[in-house]
Amino acid sequence: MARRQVVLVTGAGGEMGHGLIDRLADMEGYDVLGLDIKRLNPEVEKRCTSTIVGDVLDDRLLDRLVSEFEIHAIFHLAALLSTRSEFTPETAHEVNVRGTLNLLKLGVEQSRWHGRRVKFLFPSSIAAFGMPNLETKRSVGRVLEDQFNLPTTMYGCNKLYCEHLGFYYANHYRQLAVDDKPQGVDFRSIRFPGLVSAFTVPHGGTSDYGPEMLHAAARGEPYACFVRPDTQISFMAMPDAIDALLALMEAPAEDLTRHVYNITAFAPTAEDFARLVREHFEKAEITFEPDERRQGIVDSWPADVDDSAARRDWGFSPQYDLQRAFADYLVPNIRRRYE
Ligand code: AKB
Repeated sequence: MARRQVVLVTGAGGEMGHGLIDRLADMEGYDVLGLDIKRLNPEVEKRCTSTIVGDVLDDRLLDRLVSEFEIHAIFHLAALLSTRSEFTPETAHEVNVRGTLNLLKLGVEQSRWHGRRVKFLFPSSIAAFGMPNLETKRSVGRVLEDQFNLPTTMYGCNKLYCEHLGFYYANHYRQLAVDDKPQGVDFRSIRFPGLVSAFTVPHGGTSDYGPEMLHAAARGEPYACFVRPDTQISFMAMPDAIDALLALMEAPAEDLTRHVYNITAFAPTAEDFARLVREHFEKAEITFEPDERRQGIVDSWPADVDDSAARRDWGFSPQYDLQRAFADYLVPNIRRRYE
């Protein structure tokens, strides 16, 4: 029986899943298998060749995938984000770590089946960093991938550890086995900053104050921002995030000098963000009511990251700076959406 050749996208119903599936579906040679714990919305569903409602923790479901599909690339997007993970840290560990381990195992099995390394694209996060205090965050500026790797959230710990697992499954899986040739996955990961989409509002993250502020203004609702005005982290418009994932997927393996890459597009303070929202939506009512605990999480993330390795190795170059992201992508699409 011939199995169908697909690209597997887990967390297909999430913010990034929407954008990625839309793009993959338009690319030649990519049949998308969308997997999510909930039924996909019809818009996303119709862009997939096949969809499955199921849990990345369900071993039987993963066995079923092996019997029905030949998987050539995996975008493992399913995860519980940083704020949500702090409410149920052990569940977060289960989903974020065991879920990733299951998919890596699936990737290795598939690589052995078809004798070619399955590409495994893993969205990591600026949450993998942990700045020791605000003075350090303010004084060091842009941080490199290997600096300040002491995250303070369960989500950040999970992401950092999964980056390491990816490296292991790519290079050292069952390194003592004598029976067959090692055939790991081709693991590639991006540490994403906060993402802002015109089409979806994030849930359960801590960088959510940016997109929440903007979408609330477009809906004509007041917004109380949960961090201080001077809070700074890097952000990126969703189309640039999707472009980056696809560019890293397509990069020749010999050009890659790392398995995990920082990327960034702009690093506004919460006040800069609010100012731009007010420029575009005159009636926006934005106040600042910091929540000490969530503030602590954002303060532990770097003000900005150094993405020179991504620029050098696979040509990362975002098309949207902050002004352009608002003027050309976010505001026109958001206005249409809420009109
Ligand atoms: C979150 O806020 O948890 C995410 C992230 C920065 O990875 N958006």
